[in-house]
Amino acid sequence: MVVGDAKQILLPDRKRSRSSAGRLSGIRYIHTHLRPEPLSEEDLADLALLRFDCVAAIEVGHEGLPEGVHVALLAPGNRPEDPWDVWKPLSPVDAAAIDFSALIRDLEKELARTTPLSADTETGAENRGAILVGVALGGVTEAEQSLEELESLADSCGVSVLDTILQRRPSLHPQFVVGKGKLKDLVIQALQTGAEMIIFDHDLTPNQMRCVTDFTEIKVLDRTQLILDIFAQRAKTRDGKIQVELAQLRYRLPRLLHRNTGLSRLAGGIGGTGPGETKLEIDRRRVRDRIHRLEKQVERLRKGRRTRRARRNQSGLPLVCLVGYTNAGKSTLLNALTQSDVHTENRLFATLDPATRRLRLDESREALITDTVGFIRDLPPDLIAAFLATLEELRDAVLLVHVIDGSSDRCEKQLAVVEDLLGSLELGEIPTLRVFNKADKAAPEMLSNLCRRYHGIPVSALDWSTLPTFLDRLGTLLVTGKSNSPLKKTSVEEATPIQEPF
Ligand SMILES: Nc1nc2c(ncn2[C@@H]2O[C@H](COP(=O)(O)OP(=O)(O)OP(=O)(O)O)[C@@H](O)[C@H]2O)c(=O)[nH]1
Ligand SMILES: [Mg+2]
Repeated sequence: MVVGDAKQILLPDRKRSRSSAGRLSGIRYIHTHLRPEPLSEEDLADLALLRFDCVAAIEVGHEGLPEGVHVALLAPGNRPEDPWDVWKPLSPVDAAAIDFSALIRDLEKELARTTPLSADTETGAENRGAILVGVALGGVTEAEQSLEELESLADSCGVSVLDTILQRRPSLHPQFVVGKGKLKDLVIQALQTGAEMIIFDHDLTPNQMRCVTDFTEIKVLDRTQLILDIFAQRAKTRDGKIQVELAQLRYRLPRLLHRNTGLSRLAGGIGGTGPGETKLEIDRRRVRDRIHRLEKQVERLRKGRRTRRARRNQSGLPLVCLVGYTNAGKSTLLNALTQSDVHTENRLFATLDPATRRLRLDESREALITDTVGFIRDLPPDLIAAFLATLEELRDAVLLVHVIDGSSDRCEKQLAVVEDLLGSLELGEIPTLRVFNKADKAAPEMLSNLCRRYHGIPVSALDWSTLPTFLDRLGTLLVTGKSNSPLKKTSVEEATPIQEPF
């Protein structure tokens, strides 16, 4: 039992352990109303946002005695317009006779039943559901495509998308991203559909993250965190894990916060400082220490890679690197060209760690070919910084093969994103061969237009017959150093010299 005063109630830190769909917070929120009046909009919003077991207001009569009792509980089922059951006022005697424990137990069961995605009952595995939220600041089509990509990202992270919502606004709300009213509706919708989290298709500032997290019990992620989560799930090697952890901590540090544990919001004040702040300082110091240690490890890793690269360069074989947007088919192409079995998957960021293979160009010539991590729009800068050790590999390339998903309707945008990123990594000067992959899936006319416009060649990594043309072109380029892109400087001398040119 926690007792508040006229201004606020401070609650102990609430763990998220009960936040799976169907579970309520375990807290019944009871307060007095000095005048005869029903539950306010604020009371009902708190019921939903803080997942209270129930909210009750007891009217106080002239003599200071309890009079009408107003009770509301969350309603099971998806009723976005009317998410709560507000009871008719009860007398204190009637209210006291109700077995609330049994009632709330039944309600939780009902909530769990009507939110079927909360858990996969057959496998027992947790099935995390999310609502995706985008804001169209400019063109709607662009925002829609971006949301589609966010959906693939969520899917790659093992999250089921329960709904996607696009809001038009002139700018992001400085505290609540979509505005307070819309955020409230979203949280209620999440609660009713069993969504465990809300994922924004934008990067939230530390301030937005704090405001939104204080506002609701539901987990909130932004696009960068989602990408970082995917990387964290995918990282298998020690190098990969170190780099991802570093990127995650760098992103998290300014966003570390302590939940505002008070119900101070009700009184508009600020609660729960003091011990919380001290703990926050300790947390921050720990994170900074860890970042420092990881940075040293990354530096060592970078040196190690340099040595290995130097040794590889001594092999005298020219290095070709496959680059491109995530899911374009780089690993599939590497496998087809070298009869390897690098992991490929119809998911974003299937590859994190570069894999290098020997590639036979013809009877007498060989090259080394490296598959790299995929790119994406707005690749988090912390991630680029952390993966520089891996990306440095690209500097040794004599030729980059830019693999583009020629069947995607976002193909040209993806192409531009990759080439911009290569430019910012100072790799734009390396001769580049553009290949439009997935020719088998693409509309032939569109594909030939693309190839003409961007001086590329069509291939299908799944169809061997399309590859000899590509290999021929590759072989010629390795000799002449002329890329097919007139947009770039194309002399081999500018790239890392081949030790033993053939
Ligand atoms: N239809 C078709 N599918 C392809 C082709 N090439 C690759 N794919 C499919 O596209 C998906 C992604 O392929 P990957 O090779 O994993 O793509 P990637 O570029 O390595 O992706 P990341 O490692 O995530 O950056 C897989 O499901 C492949 O089977 C192709 O030529 N045609
Ligand atoms: Mg790959």
